[in-house]
Amino acid sequence: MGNSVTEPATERHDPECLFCRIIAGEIPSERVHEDDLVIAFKDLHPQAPVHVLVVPREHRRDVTELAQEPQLLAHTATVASRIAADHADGDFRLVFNTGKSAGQSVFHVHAHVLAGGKLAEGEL
Ligand code: IU
Repeated sequence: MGNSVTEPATERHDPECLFCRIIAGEIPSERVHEDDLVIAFKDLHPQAPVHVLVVPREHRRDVTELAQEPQLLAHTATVASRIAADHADGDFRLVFNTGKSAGQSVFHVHAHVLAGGKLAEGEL
């Protein structure tokens, strides 16, 4: 019998999900990176000189779910590092808002890459 708590989610594309629609190209975005596993695009409402979202192509709700796939989580962090090196001086903040009260508003996991200057303490 399966254990629904520990099994990875199998849903890959949610037609109701904004980021699934961005990934499918139904909603435009300014992409700065894409590969087989993730895409990265500029945040519509930037909170730092460089503010990019790194998003796994397959629909996963949040970082807790993503952590069930360590290679995909590691790849997300690697892409974030490259973006900070390519678009800023390599220093960056990586944020996964997780859950409503922590500020998550889009329930398709995304890593905020914030870079390009002295970042305020506690931002995002
Ligand atoms: P959050 O951690 O779930 O709150 O982050 C969602 C981000 O998605 C937030 O920074 C928005 O500005 C951003 N965003 C976007 O880039 N494009 C959109 O169409 C929408 C939200 I809606």
